Amino acid sequence: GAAAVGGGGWSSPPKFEDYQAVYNEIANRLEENDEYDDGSYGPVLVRLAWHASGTYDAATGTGGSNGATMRFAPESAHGANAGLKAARDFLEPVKQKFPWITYSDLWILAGVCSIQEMLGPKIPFRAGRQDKDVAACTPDGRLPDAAQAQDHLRNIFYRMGFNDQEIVALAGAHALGRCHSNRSGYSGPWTFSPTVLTNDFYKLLLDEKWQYKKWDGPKQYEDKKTKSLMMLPADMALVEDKKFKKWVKEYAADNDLFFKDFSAVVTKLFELGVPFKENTEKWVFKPVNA
Ligand code: ZEM
Repeated sequence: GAAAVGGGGWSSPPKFEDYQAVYNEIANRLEENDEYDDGSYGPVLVRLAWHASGTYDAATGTGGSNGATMRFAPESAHGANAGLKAARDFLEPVKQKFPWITYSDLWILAGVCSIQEMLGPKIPFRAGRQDKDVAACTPDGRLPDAAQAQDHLRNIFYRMGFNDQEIVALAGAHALGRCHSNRSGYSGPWTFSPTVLTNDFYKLLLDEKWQYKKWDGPKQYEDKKTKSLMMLPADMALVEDKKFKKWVKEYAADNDLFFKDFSAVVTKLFELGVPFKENTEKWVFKPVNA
């Protein structure tokens, strides 16, 4: 394996089994650290992988998961990245144990692992991201603003090279995790099972009655029935816009379709701007606790 490294070179280049060992380590740490938040670091690790990738600008080829530039201020200090230190710190012992893996591959592998371990679809992975230095940090403002609606979502995601269907498929990740008032200012989970990936985000968006939450915080929605779930203005835009809503209905009605499209679009997201070597293999890791 890749562990026996001396003199700054590889004894042999890391292989599938080496990355599976890293995957297993992350999966086991997820299982061990079940006191965090709703019982899992999974959602915040998915958010780390997404924010590493979602800075991509197709026109200039800048940003994206190649580089792991969120290790550095100013990018770590961008408002959108508030709270992601928890995810980076969670992965630091993994990096210490497997020093041959780059941070940029590690963060994406952690996103892949978390989605699979939270009972989501298989996410194929290719290795080869290289870490960059602080000069490669992207400017603030490349990630979506939750207070805005469809025009903004299209501006942000078209810039990365996504279409309307892909935008809606990606947003299904909000089945996972929650908003934290000390991070984004928003509060609460989107679904009743925030550590299991399902198409519930779409179902709830369509089936529940959503009203403004009366509070001092930013404008957000709560479900009328239990007042325990939330939607962001940007989430509500997916049912206010006809073209988006068509896909919300499709995914609400068919979890298999959602899983198929989610796997494809997340794979695309996680690879934006990565200059893989020719013939880089696509690996599918074996789940550990899923
Ligand atoms: Zn999110 N997201 N996101 N997202 N996101 C939050 C949390 C999580 C938007 C957004 O403003 C926010 C995608 C797309 C978009 C996850 C995954 C993905 C939070 C709450 C906000 C405000 C942060 C906090 O307070 O901790 C907006 C406007 C989006 C545009 C559509 C995409 C794409 C994602 C992955 C594919 C996840 C998993 C979380 C939960 C994090 C956690 O800590 O629980």
